[in-house]
Amino acid sequence: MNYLKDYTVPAYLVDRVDLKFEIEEAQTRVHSRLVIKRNEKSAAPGNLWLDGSATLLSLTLDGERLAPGSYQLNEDGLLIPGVPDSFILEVETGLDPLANTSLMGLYASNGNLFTQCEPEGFRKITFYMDRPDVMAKFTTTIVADKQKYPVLLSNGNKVGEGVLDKKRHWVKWVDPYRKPAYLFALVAGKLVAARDKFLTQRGREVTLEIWTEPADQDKVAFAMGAVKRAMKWDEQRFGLEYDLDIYMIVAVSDFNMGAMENKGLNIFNTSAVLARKDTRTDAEFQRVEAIIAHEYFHNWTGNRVTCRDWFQLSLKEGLTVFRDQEFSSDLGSRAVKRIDDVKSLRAMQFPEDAGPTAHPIRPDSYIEMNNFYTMTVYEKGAEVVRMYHTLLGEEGFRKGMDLYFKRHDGQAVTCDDFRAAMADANGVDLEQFALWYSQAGTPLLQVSSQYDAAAQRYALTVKQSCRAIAGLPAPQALHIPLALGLVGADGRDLPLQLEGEDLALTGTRVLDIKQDEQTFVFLNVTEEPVPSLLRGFSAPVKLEYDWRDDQLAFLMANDSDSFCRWEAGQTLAERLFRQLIDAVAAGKPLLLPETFIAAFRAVLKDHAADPALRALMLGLPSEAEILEMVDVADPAIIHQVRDFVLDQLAESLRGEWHEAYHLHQTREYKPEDAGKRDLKNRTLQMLTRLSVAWPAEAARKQALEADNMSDQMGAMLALRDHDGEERDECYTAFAARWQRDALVMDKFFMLLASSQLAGTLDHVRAAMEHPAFSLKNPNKARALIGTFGNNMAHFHAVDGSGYRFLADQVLALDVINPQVASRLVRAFNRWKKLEPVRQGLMKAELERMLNSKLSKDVYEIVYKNLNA
Ligand code: B3K
Ligand code: ZN
Repeated sequence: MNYLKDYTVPAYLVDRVDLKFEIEEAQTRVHSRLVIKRNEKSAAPGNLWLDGSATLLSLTLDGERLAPGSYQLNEDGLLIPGVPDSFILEVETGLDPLANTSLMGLYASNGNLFTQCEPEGFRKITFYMDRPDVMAKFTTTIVADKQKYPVLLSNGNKVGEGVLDKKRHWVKWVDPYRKPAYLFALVAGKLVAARDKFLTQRGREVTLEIWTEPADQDKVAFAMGAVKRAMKWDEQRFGLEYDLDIYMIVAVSDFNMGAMENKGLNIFNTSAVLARKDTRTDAEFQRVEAIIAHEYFHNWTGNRVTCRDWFQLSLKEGLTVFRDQEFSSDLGSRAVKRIDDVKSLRAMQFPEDAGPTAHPIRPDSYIEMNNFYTMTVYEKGAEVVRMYHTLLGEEGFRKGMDLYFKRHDGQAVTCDDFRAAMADANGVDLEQFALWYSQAGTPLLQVSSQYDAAAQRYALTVKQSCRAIAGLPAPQALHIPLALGLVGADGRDLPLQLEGEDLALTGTRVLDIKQDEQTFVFLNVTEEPVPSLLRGFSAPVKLEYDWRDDQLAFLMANDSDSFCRWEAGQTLAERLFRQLIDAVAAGKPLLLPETFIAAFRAVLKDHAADPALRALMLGLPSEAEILEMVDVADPAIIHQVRDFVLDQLAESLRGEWHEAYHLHQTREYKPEDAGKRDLKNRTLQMLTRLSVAWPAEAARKQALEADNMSDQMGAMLALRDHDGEERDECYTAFAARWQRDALVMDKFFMLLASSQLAGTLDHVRAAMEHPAFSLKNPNKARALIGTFGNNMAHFHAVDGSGYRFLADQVLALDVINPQVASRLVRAFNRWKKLEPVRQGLMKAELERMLNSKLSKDVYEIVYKNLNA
């Protein structure tokens, strides 16, 4: 176990790293020459520790070969005792990239070679001080066969290339910026580039290259545009400019996550780069743009200023997610982006914070760092950064960012350094705010109000609380920005004047919540308002207030804050789900109240509003979100009531759905019609629930004839749970048409694994034999097995078959790729919330896994599940 409290500065520092990769048929030899000197800040004696697990071929210190007895080698690295204050160390290692299925370190994908070093992959390549606070200047020379590896890339600028003999050639790269080893990258193979240019605001011309396998060359135009948009935006909004002559992106189909921000050479999962209208959906276009921006933004928030240690991961990730969210909001619809982000926070981060793997955004211990690239570190981390922005305003936040770069460019720092820059630049006290970094669990805000009509006083009382978590200090009151408005009967925001203030301001105000309980009194409130609370989701908390149903319907229609309009609908839906779940338990008939139908009708009829927002308003909380709403969950009941509500809404509003479907047909494909397509496809999915034939026929036609993937997928989803020949025909046609497109086949596997129809597990098993499927490919494993783990009806089958299947796959995959296995096993995380029968079945599978030979990655998650 690694602990934050055990951090010590490195005993030695590396000034320069000169790497030479000799890529051969059977193995790759890596020669590394390190210029090392003692760290004056360290009191440690003259022992040098190098992390490493590659095969050590030779080791020399200042030109003298070290005999095996003069150092100690174990499975994690090597210790050289009694080294001088400054010296040159040369290390030679041998690697077998073709046998590396973990996709960390140097590995092969479709015959090409790639690296992934964050967080601790560099040690699989060579022996090194593989920790982010050791920052060095790297040069990389790559020697390889010309035919097999015509393209040889690494970080920085290319400074030389040549041929050695008839067969082999070499390329040399120099990265002028100091960097930690986790940002090292190398690519070798048969790849082709799309090229473009960007002129920075100070006039530097940057070459842009996106490298892919030849067959994918026609799917990078959108990504190239996104790179340029991101570069421009970072200059305009944050004054940050690119700092090398070339910026490269390489797409690879075997990759553990979305992408990696290696200095000057970003490596991307194909799923996060390739985008052409016939193969990717509108949502995927948005995701590609956001990930491109995210990795690009890391050049400053992550690379120029990096993390002191891995506990500080949120320093770069929370901040960079915040930056990519802002980028997407500035370029697209801020309201839609905010709602999408809150929805995924609730569906994925809230459960994490409520479950056995809960951790603060700055964890204080880990067994395997790869397990901490979580929704909490990333998305809750971004919410924490957003709270600085909310508290300090755009200008104050920018001042804080400027000071952060001024102080820390070229350094490896902590979350406290970031907080100090924000506080110092604005002359504010952010001491209490520090608790957001050490406390886990989703805080709860309970708000109540009192209106005194005679005195025209409106008092809001806010109580905060947070669950206690074993192993963490007892929760304390956090500093929470609560944005709110008071809405009058005419739907407009009332003036807000707090007791003790002379002036009233109209619109949204941010209250600083700092105590366990606080009361805020508003003066001159001429009518009893409806409070609109947590506007824009100003803090990552749960909020309770006792609105009447009609008040929620009123907010849905009138709130000036679009997030709160959507949220009012979600709150109504949450109430409804709680009531229906109770009704099932009590054996009572299920009824859908007229107010709920009316609220949906109003959205369907509101043709003036943005279709993308309306599509969101028409969405119900997901099954995963509903599971979090109840104390003891029965997945079958959750599934049943959600299906009931959807069926009833489809039936009661059939005319309105039908009308919306026809009004949102798009003749010719235009990217900006994404919202319309979304709304149309959601309505089609509702219509196929009806017991009439035409919607399935319409879906069949759309699935077979659409010229874009959003419409094709929209129709396939509409048919997914429709047991009829239209479905069979479209599925067969889809698989035949796209068999050679790996990313589209991922969708096919997702469709199979998310089906609600009987026999889904059998279909998933059969799909594992499909020629396009491979458990070794992370995208495929996630599409089929990962999706199945989210299938409320089938994963939670009461005979335990779903649990057994998933555990079997985790065990099989753990041998191949522990990181991906460790993601999939989290499907078990909410087992304690389930009714006793399923709880017992899940526990048995967790115990079976714990009794097997597990990687550190899977062990950490399974152990916490059984012991937290
Ligand atoms: N920094 C990488 C993530 C590395 C994950 C290692 N398991 C991608 C990103 O956040 O941009
Ligand atoms: Zn990132």
